[in-house]
Amino acid sequence: MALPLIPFNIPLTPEALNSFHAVKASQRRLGDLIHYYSDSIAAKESLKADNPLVYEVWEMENEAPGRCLSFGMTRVSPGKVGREYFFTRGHFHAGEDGDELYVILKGRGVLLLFSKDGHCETIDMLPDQICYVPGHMAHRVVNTDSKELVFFTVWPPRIVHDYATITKMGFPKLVLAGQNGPEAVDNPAFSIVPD
Ligand code: S6P
Ligand code: ZN
Repeated sequence: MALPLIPFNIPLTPEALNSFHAVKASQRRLGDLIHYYSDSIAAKESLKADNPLVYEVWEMENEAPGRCLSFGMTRVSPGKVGREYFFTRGHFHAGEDGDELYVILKGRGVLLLFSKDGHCETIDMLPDQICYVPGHMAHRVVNTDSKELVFFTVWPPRIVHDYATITKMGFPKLVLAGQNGPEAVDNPAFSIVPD
């Protein structure tokens, strides 16, 4: 999509983005994400009862020549599969030079990041904060709250989103509901797979 070079302003809400002409919307349900959850038995059991909406994304991929900003919004539902909180699939930006900014609008969560050498970081996501995602780090958002988590995103256009590496490696950490709240624990299924 090429955004015309005219100024505009719109409210910072999913509804406004959803009705903005250049924005593409997509939805991910539990059935689309079943292989991403660590507890596959709990995932299959949950699916028998329902196929809930896990997250929605609105994206304005500005592919016009010379343009350097794309933007979007993500809304992650509250919920768990077993003890694991709902999350986005997560991806690398191929080329590793496309940084990204997240602006947290509503809710609370955890941003999981890791680089291909296995270095992992977890960052809290709180309302009115920004989170910076370095271009070489895979990123996944986990909603650890009982309400929806909504964040606005800005990134350079023409980035290739690499989901295949996450499918092969997983994330080094899982975010689970513990006795004293959310806890990030090592993912026993994580392995570094060379390119
Ligand atoms: C794009 C940016 C976000 C995610 C969205 C959904 O670079 O990081 O817009 O696309 O949060 O996550 P995922 O992992 O399914 O693309
Ligand atoms: Zn990204």
